[in-house]
Amino acid sequence: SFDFANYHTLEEIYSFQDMLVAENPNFVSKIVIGQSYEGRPLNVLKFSTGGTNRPAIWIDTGIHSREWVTQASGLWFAKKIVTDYGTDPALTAILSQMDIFLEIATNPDGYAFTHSSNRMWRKTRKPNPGSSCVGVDPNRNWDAGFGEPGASSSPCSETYRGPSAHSESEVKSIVDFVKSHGNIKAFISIHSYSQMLISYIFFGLCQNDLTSLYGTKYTYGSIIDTIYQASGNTIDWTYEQGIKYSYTFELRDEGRYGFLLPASQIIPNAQETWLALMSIMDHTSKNP
Ligand code: 0X9
Ligand code: ZN
Repeated sequence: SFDFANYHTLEEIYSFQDMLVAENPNFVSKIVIGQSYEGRPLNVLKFSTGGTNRPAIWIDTGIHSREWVTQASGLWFAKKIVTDYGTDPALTAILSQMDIFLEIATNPDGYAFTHSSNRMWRKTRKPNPGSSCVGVDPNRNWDAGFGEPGASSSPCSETYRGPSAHSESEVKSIVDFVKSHGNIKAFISIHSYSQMLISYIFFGLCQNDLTSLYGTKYTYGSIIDTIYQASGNTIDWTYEQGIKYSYTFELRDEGRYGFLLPASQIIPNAQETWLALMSIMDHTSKNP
C-alpha cells in the first residue's frame, strides 16, 4: 500500500490520485483544471457527498515545488479525508454541508524538475523571453498588488513576478476555477518552511492545534508583519475575491533542514497541520 512516510515522484502522486478516485467513486473525483506550461495535467481532487455547487474549502500544496513536505502532506490529507469520513463526526458534519478541493501537485513542472535536475527549484518552468533564466514565482504572479514592492521584475530572481498577472497557467487555472465555482469559503495555500500561519483574521483559531500533538511551535500573524512583503501572493488575491478565510501555512521546520526535511517528519507534520485544517473547516462551516 501507499507509503505516506516517504517522498514521492510526480508519477506516483498522479497514480495515487487515480487510485483514490477508483476506490471511492461516490466520494472522490478528479477535476483537471488546466495544464502546466510543459503540458502536465493540473489535477484537483474533489471530496463531496452530494449537492450542487456546495460551499467549499480549497487546499493547495506544492505551488513552490521544492517544498516537498507540503505535497507529501497533501497526499496524507487526501487519505485522511477518505478514512475519517463516516467515522469522525466533525469531518462528517463538515462534509454534509461543504465540499473539499485539494490540489496536491500545484506546480507539477517544477516538482518534476526537483526530481530530475535541481532539488531546490521553486518557480514554474516557463522560459522567459530574452533571458536565460527560467520560471516565474507562482506566489508573486497573482493579480493583487502585482508589480508593487515585495516581488522582483528580474527573470533571474527567485521572486520574479512574471511578465503580467496570471501569466502562469498554474496560477491562471486556479483563478478561473475559483471564479467559475463562485462559492469557495476558505482558501488554504500550504508552503514550507518556517512554522507559521499567516492570515487576515482569527490568528487564535488554530493556535493550540499545531502545538498540541508534538509541541511544535508556530508563529501567527498578518501577512504584512509575519515574514516580509510579498506582492502578488495567492491569499492576497483570494482575500480580495471576498474569501475571508484565506490562509497561508508554512510547515516544518524552522530552518535546521529547511526544504530538505527528513521524511520521518512528514506524518507528524501532516497530523498536526490536519488539526488546524479541521478547525478552519469547522469554523468555516459554522460561520458566514
Ligand atoms: O515567499 C514566499 O512566497 C513565502 N515563503 S516561502 O519560503 N514558502 O517561499 C511566504 C509568503 C508569505 N506571504 C507574505 N509574507 N505576504
Ligand atoms: Zn513557498
